[in-house]
Amino acid sequence: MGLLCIPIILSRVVPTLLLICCGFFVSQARGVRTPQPERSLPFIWPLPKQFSFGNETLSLDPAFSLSGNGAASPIVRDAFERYKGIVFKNGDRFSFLRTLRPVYDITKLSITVHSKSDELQLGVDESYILTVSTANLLSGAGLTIEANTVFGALRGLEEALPHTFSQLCSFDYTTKNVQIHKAPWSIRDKPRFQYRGLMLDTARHYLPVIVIKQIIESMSYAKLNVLHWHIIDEQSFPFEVPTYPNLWKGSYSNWERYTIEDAHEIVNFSKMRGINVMAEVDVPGHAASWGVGYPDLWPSPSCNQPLDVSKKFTFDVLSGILTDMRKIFPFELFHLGGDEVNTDCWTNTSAVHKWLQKKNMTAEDAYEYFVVKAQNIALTKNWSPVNWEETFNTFPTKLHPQTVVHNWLGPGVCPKAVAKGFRCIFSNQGAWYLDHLNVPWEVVYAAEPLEGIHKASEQKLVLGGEVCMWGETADTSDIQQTIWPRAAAAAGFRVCYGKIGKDGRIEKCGCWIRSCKINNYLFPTERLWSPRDYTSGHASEIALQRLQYFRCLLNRRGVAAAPVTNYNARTAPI
Ligand code: CP6
Repeated sequence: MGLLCIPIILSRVVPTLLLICCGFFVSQARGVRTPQPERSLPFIWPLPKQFSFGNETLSLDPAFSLSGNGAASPIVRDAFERYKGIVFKNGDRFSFLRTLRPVYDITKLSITVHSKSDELQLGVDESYILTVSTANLLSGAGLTIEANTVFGALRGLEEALPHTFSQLCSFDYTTKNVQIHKAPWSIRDKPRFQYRGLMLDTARHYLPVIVIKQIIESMSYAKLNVLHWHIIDEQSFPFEVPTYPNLWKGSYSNWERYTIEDAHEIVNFSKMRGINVMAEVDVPGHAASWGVGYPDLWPSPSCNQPLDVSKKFTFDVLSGILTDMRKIFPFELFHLGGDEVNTDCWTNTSAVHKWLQKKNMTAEDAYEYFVVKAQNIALTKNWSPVNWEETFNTFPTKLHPQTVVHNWLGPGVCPKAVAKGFRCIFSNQGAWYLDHLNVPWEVVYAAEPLEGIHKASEQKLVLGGEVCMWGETADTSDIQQTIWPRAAAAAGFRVCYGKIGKDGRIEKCGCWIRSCKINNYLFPTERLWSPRDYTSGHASEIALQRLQYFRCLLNRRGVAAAPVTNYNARTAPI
């Protein structure tokens, strides 16, 4: 007994003494006397909607287990094992420590999930409540997550194990033990937007499935929830379409291809992380590669895009592709592109020109005809169509009311689209096109999807936003460092920050953004991430520290995120 106690006493008392001494010297050295709670935000990215924390440190059992009804879900169990791997450095080689230090404060994580359904669709409830309680007279310390769905539980896990607790949870190399700091914790969290996307382009440079999976994994660290997969474009057709098996002859090579099985694997891997996959088939422009396998799809061999609008075959092929894809992509949204359509090949090719005359159509009418026809194909397959904004800019009244307008040109289209009752996704190229290497993180951070939209009913139609990683100038070698950390500046939630009272409301607020104090409660409206009324350097200065921390977290987990302030190793630091 005596022998057993010595390590416990040593491990508990010595660090405490050390902490007190170090704290004394550090504070003396810096001359810091009064703590500034509003300045010492935990390094969490993104910040949860509400949180409060304390001052105690708890130890975590290397053999800690999952309990509660969440343990019945394979999605939750799988995520639990992943995160446990991260916290304990992917090994159980520390389990022998149990014999050295048999008393741990926290031995299990209890996850309660209220709904049994594991359907992942737009607007799925991702809220969760996370508590770390310290021991009291009645019970020991505990770690719990409560969520309405398994996907909320996933967000809570990301918060609980490696992320929140990476400031709050650290691997202690002296005791070889994981410690949770600043307990007790209470976090209530909920995303501000239901659509938080990242677009990947696998047509300009092929991305191996393993790389796509690494990116999906890293998306879950920033709580992004939609992978927009821009699969095909004019340069290559890497996708297997059993109904039209020659289509993937348009791939760069036999190896630069995705099989049906690959696609299922990507969708399943995403679902396990609470991420939906929205596939894109961009028509009628950006589709020249289709004609490598089926040259009839070109207006003529010398003028090969847009797709030939005059042939029934074109729509048969499109319909075949969508039929095959419907078996793979269960998400309710499907992207039909529709951007950057130059109709010269239609007017300059005699057969198509004759068809236009016969139909009494201008080239612009034919563009509309094509997009509307494509929408109807998607609608009959029970998809809501998403289209790039040119379709709305050119023929707003002809789009199906279920259309989601995808902004990219300037910041101005979402206000117009929602005023007409359409849903909208914000991806302003000046801020959220990640291939623009000269856009600094502060600009990414400052973009606001609800800019210029004032009515609540119209704000609701903005589903959220998406950062776009176009593939012309990035491949496997540098894609992660081009995405991160700037994508994290767009990801994130509305935040309320303050001490949570017994009734669950914010009781006492620290304020680090001056302009957002309402009735003495603090509601800094951090957007998809950033504060809505972000004006002062104060906010970005504090955000910078947390973003740097998040970037290190990505690096620690093996994601090649670039340094925060020189964007990316490809650009010279400024
Ligand atoms: N490919 C496709 C692209 C772009 C678009 N669609 C694009 C255009 C301009 C910039 C970046 C990307 N490469 N299919 C526009 C939606 Cl600056």
